[in-house]
Amino acid sequence: MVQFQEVTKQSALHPKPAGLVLQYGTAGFRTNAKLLDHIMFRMGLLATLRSKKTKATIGVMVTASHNPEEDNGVKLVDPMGEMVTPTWEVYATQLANAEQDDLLASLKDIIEKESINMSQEANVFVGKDTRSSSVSLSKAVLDGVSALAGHNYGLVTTPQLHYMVCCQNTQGEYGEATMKGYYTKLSQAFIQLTKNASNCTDDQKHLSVDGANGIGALKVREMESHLKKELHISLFNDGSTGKLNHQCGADFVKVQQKPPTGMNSGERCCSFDGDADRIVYYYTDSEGRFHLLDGDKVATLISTFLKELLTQAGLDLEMAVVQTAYANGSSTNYLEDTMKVTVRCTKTGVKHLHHAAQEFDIGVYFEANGHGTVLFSKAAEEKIQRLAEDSSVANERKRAALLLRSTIPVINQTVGDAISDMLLIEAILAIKGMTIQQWDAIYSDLPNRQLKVKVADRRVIDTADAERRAVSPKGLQEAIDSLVRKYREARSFVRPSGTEDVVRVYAEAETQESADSLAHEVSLAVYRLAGGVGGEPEPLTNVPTNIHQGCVN
Ligand code: 16G
Ligand code: MG
Repeated sequence: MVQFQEVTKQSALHPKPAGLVLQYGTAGFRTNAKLLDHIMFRMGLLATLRSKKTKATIGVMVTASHNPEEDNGVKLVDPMGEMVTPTWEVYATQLANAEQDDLLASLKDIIEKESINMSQEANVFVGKDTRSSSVSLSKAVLDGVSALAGHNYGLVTTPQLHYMVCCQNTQGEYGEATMKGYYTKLSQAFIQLTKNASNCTDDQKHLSVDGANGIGALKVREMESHLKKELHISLFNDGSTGKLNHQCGADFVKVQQKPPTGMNSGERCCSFDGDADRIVYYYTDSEGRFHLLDGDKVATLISTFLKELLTQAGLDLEMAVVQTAYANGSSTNYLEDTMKVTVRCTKTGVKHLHHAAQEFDIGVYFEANGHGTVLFSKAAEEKIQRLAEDSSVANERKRAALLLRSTIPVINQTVGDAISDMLLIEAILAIKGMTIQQWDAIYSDLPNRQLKVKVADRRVIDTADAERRAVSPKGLQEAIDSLVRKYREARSFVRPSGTEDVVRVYAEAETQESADSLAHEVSLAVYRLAGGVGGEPEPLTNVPTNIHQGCVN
């Protein structure tokens, strides 16, 4: 077939280094940009096949998120704007690792397994972040996509690309598949929602945003005029001078527990990561102490707001908060015991939380690291809409229904979106007349520590119960259980990282000292029982409190 001749010709321009093996991991392929040209070309091919198979538009995003500037990566976006389905992650790995001469055979194997009609038209949306390598790598993707099938969005945040794909495949029902469509939808919804906070002062409308020197900064700038001064943004790390994710961005702030460079963090601040799908808030108090409000605090704020409105509106909708094992124990206790909200725990990785959240009328999901959003079922949206339109409904119920209705379009329901989350949080604080200090005081985080342990093969660790228990190697869970029993309010778990060649250890306890020593003892158990390499983990005497070593969560 002519198509296959073209693949052969083009693939020669994007050769695979022999022997290189890469895995489609938790968030796609991610490694040094120099190793990715053939991967990009092949993901262009695969996205075209996925588009033919689903008869829908598929997205390809070129980004390595919070990783250093030298890295890059790629992930595929399915028709409703969600992460690509797991069977196709397997195909992605298969196609990426086929040696040059086996590429066609590997492609044909996928076509056959999925019974793909090759004469079906394809449509692929391609987006990229601000990394310098993203220019040539996104071209390599487009080479893989047939010239007719592709639509190159150029610079976009990851969630913007997810949004475009969903708009396109719902024939505009979700919104208009353009940048203007995105800004208009979100900012009009924000303005509508904050009309209910009419006595909000200019001071309260002010927010400092750290753009991580990345795509989020560019896009916040673009959106500002649409917000009609209803939010006053001071933008830092806007990419004009600094390096992407270097000493700034959500990951830096969360891991280092300090403000990014170049920012006065006295007041309300937030940081995005390098592709703007993560957000964390923070402030420094009058005694100079830094306070981080992570994804757990965001989930609590949003779910409290929604729960109050549901009660006022008298709407019987089941709401749940979805977290991972990394969620601070205090947040889970607060949600379950005080707020009486259903809490679910899933494995780490946005796709797992997203799928769990889809099971409820309203699913609020957040990882502690700041990835997250809210999903409304079709039925829930319709019920809210009907109540908001019902003229027989009395005052308080009506107000709550209207607020719920205006909340929905502020949210990017395809995936966690720093810009959309920021607007939602700002609207909630304004409506509730709440300061960041009051938000922070809803509950106090339990002191915690994260460590990583190098082992010969991290796959020897197998987990169950949403990664909260280790089922192998033998004896490890028993060892963790007996260590945890030594401390008050303690909890600990271990899991193999999906993005780095390490085992991650998490511990929390009543005091920082206890959390530190529990984390260290559990690290030793991992080292001894799971084939640790290098020297034994050292106790944490020299690490300042609150620094979560090597944590990506
Ligand atoms: C990826 C995931 C993130 C997860 C992290 C865990 C997405 C978009 N990103 O960055 O959700 O928290 O991996 O990394 O799914 P780890 O497996 O190395 O701990
Ligand atoms: Mg990211």
